Amino acid sequence: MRPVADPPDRSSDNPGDHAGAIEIDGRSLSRADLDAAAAALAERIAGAPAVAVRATASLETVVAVLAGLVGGVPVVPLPPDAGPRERDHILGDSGATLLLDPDPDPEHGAARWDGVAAEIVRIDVDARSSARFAVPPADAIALILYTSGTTGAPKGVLVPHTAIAADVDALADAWAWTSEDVLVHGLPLFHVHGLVLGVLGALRTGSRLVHTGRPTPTRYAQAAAEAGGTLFFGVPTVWGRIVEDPDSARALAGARLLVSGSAPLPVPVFERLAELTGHRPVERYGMTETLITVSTRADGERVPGTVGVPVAGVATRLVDDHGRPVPHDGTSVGELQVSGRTLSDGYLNRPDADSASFTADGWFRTGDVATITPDGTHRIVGRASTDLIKSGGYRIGAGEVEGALLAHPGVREAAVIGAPHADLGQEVVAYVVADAGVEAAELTDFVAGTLSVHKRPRRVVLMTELPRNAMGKVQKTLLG
Ligand code: MLC
Ligand code: AMP
Repeated sequence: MRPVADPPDRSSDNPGDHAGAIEIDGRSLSRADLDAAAAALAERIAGAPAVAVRATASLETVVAVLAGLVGGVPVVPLPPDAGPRERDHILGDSGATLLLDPDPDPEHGAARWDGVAAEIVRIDVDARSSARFAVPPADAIALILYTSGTTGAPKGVLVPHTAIAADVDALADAWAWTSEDVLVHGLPLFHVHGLVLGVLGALRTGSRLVHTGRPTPTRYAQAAAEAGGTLFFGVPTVWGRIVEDPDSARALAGARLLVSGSAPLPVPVFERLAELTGHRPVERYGMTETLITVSTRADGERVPGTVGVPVAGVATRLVDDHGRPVPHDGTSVGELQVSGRTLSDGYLNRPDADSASFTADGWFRTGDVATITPDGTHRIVGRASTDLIKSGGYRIGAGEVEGALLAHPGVREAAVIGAPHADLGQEVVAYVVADAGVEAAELTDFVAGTLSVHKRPRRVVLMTELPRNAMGKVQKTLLG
């Protein structure tokens, strides 16, 4: 197997060439310098069981992730604003002994790592080494990606080198993605969308990457005009904001392909985007546990509200509540299950979650509810559990936020839901019974400070009691 991050034809690599170069928020590295910086860091981390990376949207993060890949050390991306509760869980559970930080200097960084057992290592994008490393075995773990379930702390998903290579190759096929493309996005670098597709996809296809920093309409428009962006990635919130800014949207007319994913793209946003840019967006569907498994194709039909067909190497099926097959007739609804080369190796330290999520014959239960037409077109109609929230494309477990709220000394009870939201798809809303004097804003800040900022409740509703059924279980359907 060609190493995950290698471009299709390394022999044609030319440091003066733009192919494979990376620009993030105005700073850039050629592919040759990126490789040399990663090799230098790989020498430093060689032999570690796993390395955590404080994954800011920066060149440093790209160098650190590449160092782990070439050095054969599993990389654990840490949300850069992870508070102590989330951070300590990820570091402890993953067993990372080194923590690579773009900005560990005492003035800015020291307080951040109070009480952390891992050794802090600075990421130096100016270091260079020509060291070569043995290609890691194909089934070696490349990334451990932490993602929320309905309850408890996030689980570490074990993503092998093979799954990433298979997924990027399948998407390159579906989207006609080549080294001629200039990829543009401004997504975070600690999840599948921004990191696996948005960075490793660019490195493996050899396309140049322009990361915009924050994914604002103006910055996407600028990247189209000034950097010649051809391929644009966004979550639906990003596309929704772009169509609210028609001048920026029109600037994307010269692109080749606009791609949406991570959450459902509202049909009106699809249609407005087509109107303003002349491009019907490509929609694709995936999960941390499976990478991207279903997509519309560059050369195929793009129907609003549908996510296309399985990518190369992936199979899908629908089952009912008893595990029986549901027909692919375009109307029958069932739970979507997937199998194939892009699947992860399961959850770290969680055999219980593995057996709940994988069937005996090796298919992954997505928890998403879908229909499939006879010609294979998928429509995602919802999620089986309301306790997994998608807000701005981020997956947030209601149980994790409830746990964080209950750790506040003034909170007695908490129930968290995802309420429909025009901009974010869903917004996190917390219903809380608290001691007198506890204020809503204080609870938002408390969660933002202990977990990651994007998991904070955007609204906190203080109540005297939560609605419960005769068994004492909170009735979330009565909230909201
Ligand atoms: C606000 N802020 C606070 C705060 N309230 N900070 C501390 N305490 C509080 N109480 C700050 C934040 O730090 C941030 O500062 C700023 O306010 C705004 O943050 P935000 O609320 O997160 O921004 P928002 O505008 O809501 O972001 C929208 C968004 C974002 C679309 C840009 O949601 C996003 O990047 N989503 C992408 C998620 C994603 O990539 N998902 C893919 C998962 S993989 P500062 O300093 O940062 O400005 C997957 C697989 C697949 O799903 O299929 O792809
Ligand atoms: P994550 O693990 O963060 O990647 O989130 C995966 C979940 O995002 C899936 O289980 C779906 O619920 C949702 N998702 C991803 N892409 C799409 C899409 N194109 N349409 C609808 N839902 C999506």
